[in-house]
Amino acid sequence: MTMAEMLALGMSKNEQPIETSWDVERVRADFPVLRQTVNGKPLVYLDNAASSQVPQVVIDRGSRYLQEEHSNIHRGVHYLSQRATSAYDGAREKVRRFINARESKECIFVRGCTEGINLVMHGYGRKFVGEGDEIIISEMEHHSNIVPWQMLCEEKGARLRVIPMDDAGELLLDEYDALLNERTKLVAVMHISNSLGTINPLKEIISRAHKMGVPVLIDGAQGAPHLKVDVQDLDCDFYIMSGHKMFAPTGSGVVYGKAEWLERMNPFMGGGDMIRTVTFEKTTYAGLPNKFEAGTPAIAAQIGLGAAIDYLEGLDREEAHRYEQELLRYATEKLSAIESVRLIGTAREKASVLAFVIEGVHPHDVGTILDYEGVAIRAGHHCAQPVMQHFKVPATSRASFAFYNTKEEVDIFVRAVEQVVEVLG
Ligand code: C6P
Repeated sequence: MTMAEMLALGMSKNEQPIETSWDVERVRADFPVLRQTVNGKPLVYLDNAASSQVPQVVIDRGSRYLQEEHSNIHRGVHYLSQRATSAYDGAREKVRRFINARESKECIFVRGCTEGINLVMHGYGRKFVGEGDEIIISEMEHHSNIVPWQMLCEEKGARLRVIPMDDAGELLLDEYDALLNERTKLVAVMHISNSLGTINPLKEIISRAHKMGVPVLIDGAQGAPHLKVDVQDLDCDFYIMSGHKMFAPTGSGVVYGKAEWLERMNPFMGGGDMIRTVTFEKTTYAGLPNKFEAGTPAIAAQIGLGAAIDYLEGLDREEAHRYEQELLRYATEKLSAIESVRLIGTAREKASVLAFVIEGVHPHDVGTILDYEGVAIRAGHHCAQPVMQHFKVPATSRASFAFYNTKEEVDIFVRAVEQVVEVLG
């Protein structure tokens, strides 16, 4: 059946099995953490939107640094420091290649997305946003892309404007157009929603802002692990990533920023390694990227991020994405067949996040009962309370899939949800 015929029959493309040649068993073998039992059951790890797992090659690279290279960077003339420096700066070049930034100095290492967005808030916001100015975010943002901008608005007397979404979890772009105006100083939106799975139409959002001369920040916490990111093609001004959602250790992350912005921004933190000269009268700052990397960074973690990028680049990422889409389709079909389950987030373009509520059952109870079965999901507001307010729920249960999950795992997950419905529903 062709896509046109399917659509004519009223079937959305998400309802059709997606053929893929992905060898999931080969990929699973790369992730040692998956080979364990929890409560006597094989671990079914479906909390990838919170933190994804780390392949053996990344673990090995981290241990090699600790065993053979551990040392501070950019400071020592000695052998170990030079090796550590070259591994750390090498990881930056891998990030550049991965997101197709023009220059590696446009990739600033941070501990994760939260720190990255705060860096832009302090560096860009406190310099370029003034009284009466406006910042546009969206209704589906994670708290880390709400609270920093709220703090800035309070400090500066600026105003936070919010692009609303509909009940499927899609942004209302006409409303966005109406919000953009000559007072807008920044648009800050997420690539993929961690609570709904929605993939936002970034190119559209960015080009509309640029027509008004407004820079755009993308919270890429959930985007970078699932989709190929080309910052030049997107033409975003900032793209922020968390390594622990990209198969790398916690404490790694990146702020991509266009050099023209980063050069003009204030440093985020003051201290060692971010200066050119210091006297008691005045400090002059180092060039990019050091200007934004005060103090000793998370060297082992960022080297691990470099290794995770090598790992990802060794996979067929398009096929991985198709496979994840098929897992999502399969899980959506199975879960929505259970009466009393309500899916939260039904956008046309979704990544592998499946949030739901069960009538009369608190999501925390769902999470706890699934844990007895060895199934790890997340229950709560997912640091997106405005999303919960929109859907009038206190919390949701959320399964989030990675390319190492299997349909058998989806079956175990769905069976466990059926048990919850039988016992508590
Ligand atoms: N979301 C989740 O379970 P940090 O914690 O700084 O690495 O990332 C923050 C963050 C920012 N934006 C989005 C879209 C995110 O999903 C997250 C982290 C986790 O959904 C923890 S709340």
